[in-house]
Amino acid sequence: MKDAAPATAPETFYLKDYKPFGFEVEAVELTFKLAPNSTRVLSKIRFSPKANAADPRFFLHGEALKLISAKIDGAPVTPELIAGGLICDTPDSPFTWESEVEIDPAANTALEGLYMSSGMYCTQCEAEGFRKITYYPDRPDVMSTFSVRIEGNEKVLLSNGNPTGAGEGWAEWLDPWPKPAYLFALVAGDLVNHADSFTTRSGKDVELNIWVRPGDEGKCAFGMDALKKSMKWDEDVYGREYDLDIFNIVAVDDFNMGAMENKGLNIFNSSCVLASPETSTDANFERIEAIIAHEYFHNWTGNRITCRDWFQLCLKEGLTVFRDAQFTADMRSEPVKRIEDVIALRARQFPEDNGPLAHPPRPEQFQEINNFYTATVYEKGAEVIGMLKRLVGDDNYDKALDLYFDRHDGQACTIEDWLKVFEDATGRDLSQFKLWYSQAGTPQVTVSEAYAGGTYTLTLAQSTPPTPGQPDKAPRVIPITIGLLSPNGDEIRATEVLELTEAEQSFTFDGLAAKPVPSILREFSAPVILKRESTNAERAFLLAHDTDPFNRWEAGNALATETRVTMVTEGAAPDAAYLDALEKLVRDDTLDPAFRALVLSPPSQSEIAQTLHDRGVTPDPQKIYDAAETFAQTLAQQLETSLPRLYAATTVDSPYQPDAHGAGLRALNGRILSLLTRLDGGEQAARQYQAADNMTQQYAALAALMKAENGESQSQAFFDQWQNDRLVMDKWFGLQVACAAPDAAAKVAMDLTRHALFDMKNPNRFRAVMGALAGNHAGFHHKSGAGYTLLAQQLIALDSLNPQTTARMCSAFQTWARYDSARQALIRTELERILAAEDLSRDTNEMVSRILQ
Ligand code: 0A1
Ligand code: ZN
Repeated sequence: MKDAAPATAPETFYLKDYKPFGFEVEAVELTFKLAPNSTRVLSKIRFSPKANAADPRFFLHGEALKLISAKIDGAPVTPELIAGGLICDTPDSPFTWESEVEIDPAANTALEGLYMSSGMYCTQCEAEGFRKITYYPDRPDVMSTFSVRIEGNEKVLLSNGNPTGAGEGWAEWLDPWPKPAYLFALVAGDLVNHADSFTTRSGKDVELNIWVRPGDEGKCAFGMDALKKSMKWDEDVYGREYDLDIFNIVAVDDFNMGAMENKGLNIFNSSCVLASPETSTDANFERIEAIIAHEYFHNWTGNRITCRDWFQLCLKEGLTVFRDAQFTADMRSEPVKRIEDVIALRARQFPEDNGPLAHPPRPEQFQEINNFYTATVYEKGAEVIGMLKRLVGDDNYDKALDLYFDRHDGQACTIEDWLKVFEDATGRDLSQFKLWYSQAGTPQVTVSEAYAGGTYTLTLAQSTPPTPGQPDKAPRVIPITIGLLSPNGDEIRATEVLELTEAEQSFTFDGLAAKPVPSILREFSAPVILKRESTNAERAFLLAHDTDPFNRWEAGNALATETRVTMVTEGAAPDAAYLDALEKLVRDDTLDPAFRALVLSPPSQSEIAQTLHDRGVTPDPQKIYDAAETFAQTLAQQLETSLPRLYAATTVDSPYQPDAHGAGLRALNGRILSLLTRLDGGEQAARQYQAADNMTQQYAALAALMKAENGESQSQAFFDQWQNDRLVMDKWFGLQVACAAPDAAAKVAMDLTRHALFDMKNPNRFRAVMGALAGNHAGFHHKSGAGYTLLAQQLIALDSLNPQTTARMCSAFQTWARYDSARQALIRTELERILAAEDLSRDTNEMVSRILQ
């Protein structure tokens, strides 16, 4: 069986082996008779055999199904049950397949297929969950209309498409748009709705609902507003209208991912849709707005145009992430969004791309597709589209997208289809560009410069280190943006795009009065690592003068990194010039507070570890932690006299609004408070905790106090206040571990796994504790190895319940090769312990095997 430990090597699937399904599916009719342990699913499906099919077998996927009966054209048949599904003899002409199966939603802790969460039925079918609901060709290139009848005693019975009838104990739905099975959804529960409506630009009224458990009605308004903004934005910017009479969102507590774009019935992890000022931070609000947009945008990029096979996942995900980033930039601040995205890319995607799990945005093989919902497919996939847009220009991008929607609406497509649209719309040859989809690894671009006789020459050389299965890489086309500044800080050449296509290439700039200071890779125009000799003086100059906000921040980030590195490697004191530059910036009220907060946010300790490793120094997590502490303490002292004024100036007194401006001010205020707490022993933080009427300020105060090991009473008060709110309790669980000192983190996390409110079956709670442990760099990598052991134990225990979340969390170990041999040995032992666990899922088996290779 698929879920059990493979006795033989697990099957590997290859892109090159793609074969279309041998039958058309004309229509699907499903009936669900709901019961927690014995739901019956009846299917009636019209198939017609294709002429000259490459694979004429009638194979239907099916897993963990009890087959009750099967018929073809009304006559009983006995299909052969084989691994992963069934095969059956079929007529040569169109026929009707009927089956009845029984499933057990209440026992489904993997949260794939039909399962139960807090008493409600819900589904998760992407990528391959539909095969746990009924026998079906569960592949994205098989598209059909679905009509669904649900029989159950729950008050609310939902499925995809438009409602076509309902009565006591039943409801019927019809989705007229052909879709693959991974977009199927069903929800049944005693839910309540926050309702609204939207009129499309062609005048169609759409009913909108957010369905939640009773008691959560008050947490829907923000999500609803985000949905309406997304619908309008997709009309205005991409010309895409909604295409059903109703759009439903449902919040569920137990969910492996953030949310799911099922046609007309999006299902959300409750953490990604429920929001209120009292229970959600500014960061939560921003994330919720982005995820609502992301799922909504999938209606066109994913649902109307879907993927031919799962190797093409980045076709829908890269594009949809790109679109949601554009949306957030439009709703909030473009530079701030860009900086946040690059921070996230470096924290999550770069380690993936430069470690044992490296794979291209379009992988060519997998054992378990769920392991490929990665930062590379999503975020690098979006970066690739950003580069494409930059190379062809905004107007051509719009033209190509119009052509994409015109040409491929209703189809299941490939990356080749996507690039062909751009080639046809622009006349440009994209064969070299396509390497971005097939080559893994982050390119390194080395910059050297010369200046003579008024001419400045920039030489760019690219190379990409070997990655698993890809020892050699060809040069790619890389858009490198550049602007030039004069030595007195004026911009003398505005931003332009250089196209690096060779392994090494020179670009010249004439007519310059003096050697310029280049500002390279503005807006982070390509997901590469830029290598260039520079000085702290030059970085400080760019931090002060660059006209590109991203590169201003980048200069500050480089200074912060250099300072940390010299503190760790030479035992140096924090760089005084950098401290001065920071002080100036923080006090500069003409600058956007959100930007100032970002400049004040240190690079992560994990990133410093990577930088040290790249420079041939084995990172010592404790030393990196100590340097971070010393730096923050020194900065606090340097700012001592201005902190109270800055704190007051950034405090937002007006009623809480989750808008970008207020959020920026509060982010800066939170940074100031954490510095202040280092000096006043927590007085101000305690006052803020007491007075806070919103979660952002309450949480910031609690975090500052706990970091200072001075927040026990507030932590208890927080628990008492919020113990019945699951989402807030996730914050409480996570914060204990995130704030723990390096030698205490594993113990704190272990104690929390024994807490009455810890529930491993709830992915949010599990991630709150174990994700925070993996994120506490010095704690997780403490030399005792206690962090590694705890995580491994927990992952082994979770694997038999929820392979998907287990496998995803194994990536905490992916950076192991950076560290010293003692830590490597400890990690290896734990990884081998996981691999040896009885009945290990193929999800986890694949991840651990790849990490160990
Ligand atoms: N397509 C969704 C994410 C998603 C993927 C897989 C899932 O289960 C394995 C669930 C959700 C998105 O991009 O939002
Ligand atoms: Zn998505």
